Amino acid sequence: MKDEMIVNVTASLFEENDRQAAKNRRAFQEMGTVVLNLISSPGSGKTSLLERTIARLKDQVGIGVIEGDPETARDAERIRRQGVPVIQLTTGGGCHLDAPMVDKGLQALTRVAAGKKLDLLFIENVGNLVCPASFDLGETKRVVLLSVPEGSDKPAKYPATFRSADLVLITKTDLVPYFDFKVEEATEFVRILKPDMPVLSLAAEKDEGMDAWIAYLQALLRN
Ligand SMILES: Nc1nc2c(ncn2[C@@H]2O[C@H](COP(=O)(O)OP(=O)(O)OP(=O)(O)O)[C@@H](O)[C@H]2O)c(=O)[nH]1
Ligand SMILES: [Mg+2]
Repeated sequence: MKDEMIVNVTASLFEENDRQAAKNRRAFQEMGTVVLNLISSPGSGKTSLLERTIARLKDQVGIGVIEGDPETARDAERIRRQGVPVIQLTTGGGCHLDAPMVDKGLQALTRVAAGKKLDLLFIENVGNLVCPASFDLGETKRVVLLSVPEGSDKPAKYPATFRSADLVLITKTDLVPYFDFKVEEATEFVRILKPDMPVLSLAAEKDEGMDAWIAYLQALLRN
């Protein structure tokens, strides 16, 4: 087949996404907002971490959340109960958020926030350890969570996602006694991919290891 008869739709899809991601990034900078894109398998503890993080920071920092799920507004309801502006994006089965979706979410969130300054915006991506990694949303930092029940070999099996992270959080560490999960082994798998990757361990629901995560966020807010 001649070259001019082939259209690489995947490449153009990513180009389009990257163009919008650059616009999002500029918008976030103009708003003075630090944005974290949270990526993990379903159920790794993203929303639980956000609930506990918001409870710790909301009196000092303006926080907003964009939730992404295939269906339901359950996560947005959980965040709303914490008393911060939140928007739920439903993808109708889609396995990731992309930059145009976040643009729409940001416009809606700005309306919900009603003039309140957002210093920190969390984007909880659709629970999936493959697809979200390919889509830049314009975030400041990408955080990939790995929960203890998933097994310490996941960074080796899903390298693209873990390599794309700025921070890896090992979650549900209270469950280490009950699973064959070794924090050192998981950290080693991550560092094979990216030797200088910061890795923190915590159990949000037990309020363990939260101080280092909060300190990470506060350092981002100071810069
Ligand atoms: N033992 C333990 N369980 C936790 C912890 N954090 C969250 N969980 C539990 O893990 C389950 C999933 O937590 P969520 O916060 O909903 O996970 P999620 O990543 O937001 O899930 P999706 O949005 O569906 O991808 C819930 O039953 C939580 O109670 C923790 O620190 N320790
Ligand atoms: Mg969730």
